[in-house]
Amino acid sequence: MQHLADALRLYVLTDTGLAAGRDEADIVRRAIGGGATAIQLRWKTGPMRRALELGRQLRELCHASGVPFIVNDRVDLALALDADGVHVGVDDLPVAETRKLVGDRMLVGYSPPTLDDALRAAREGADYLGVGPVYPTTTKLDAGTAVNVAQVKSIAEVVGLPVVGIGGITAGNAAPVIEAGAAGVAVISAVVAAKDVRAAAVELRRVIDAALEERQ
Ligand code: TZP
Ligand code: MG
Repeated sequence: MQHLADALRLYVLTDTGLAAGRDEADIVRRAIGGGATAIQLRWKTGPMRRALELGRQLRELCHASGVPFIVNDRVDLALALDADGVHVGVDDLPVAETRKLVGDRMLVGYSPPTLDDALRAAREGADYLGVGPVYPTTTKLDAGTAVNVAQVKSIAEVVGLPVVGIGGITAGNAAPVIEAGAAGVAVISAVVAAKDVRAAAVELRRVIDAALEERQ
């Protein structure tokens, strides 16, 4: 895998509802084709056997393109799929226990609600942080109120781990997230619900890459 910060430039998460009946593996294939640099299987409801089936397809697609394949919430599913990473939040196993289970063979991502929590996650062995919702979003109903790019800035400055901003991010508002110090952005609807998934990823990458270039 490439350098972690580069792999986090455009992190696309799956969502069965927003796929609206379209094949999720096909959406991921198009997203990668357009420049997604990391993929997360986000499986909130439905049988775990189906998650395993989809996860196997996504893992193959990711591996064929050298893109890390990360599983949301479930350490057991990440292990069963031999994923490249697992992403946990406050309602999942804590970072320390997650790290204990996956050892050093997997990336561990964490979504800290506060700066203190971000610092704790770093001490417990997290590899990267997802900070948000940066902007209002209706995709995750329990995401809480928007934290703004200021939260991205303070966590990125203080913690010393790569940070991705998440929540309500589109090609139109991604640049300030990068300017605040994020290594990249994580999106669901901007790519998964796009009519042209590939074009949506291309446009996001164009904005992200330009903002990263500008920051140097
Ligand atoms: N965590 C915080 S906001 C969010 C998650 C998973 C939803 C992001 O979805 P969208 O559609 O990009 O706002
Ligand atoms: Mg979670």
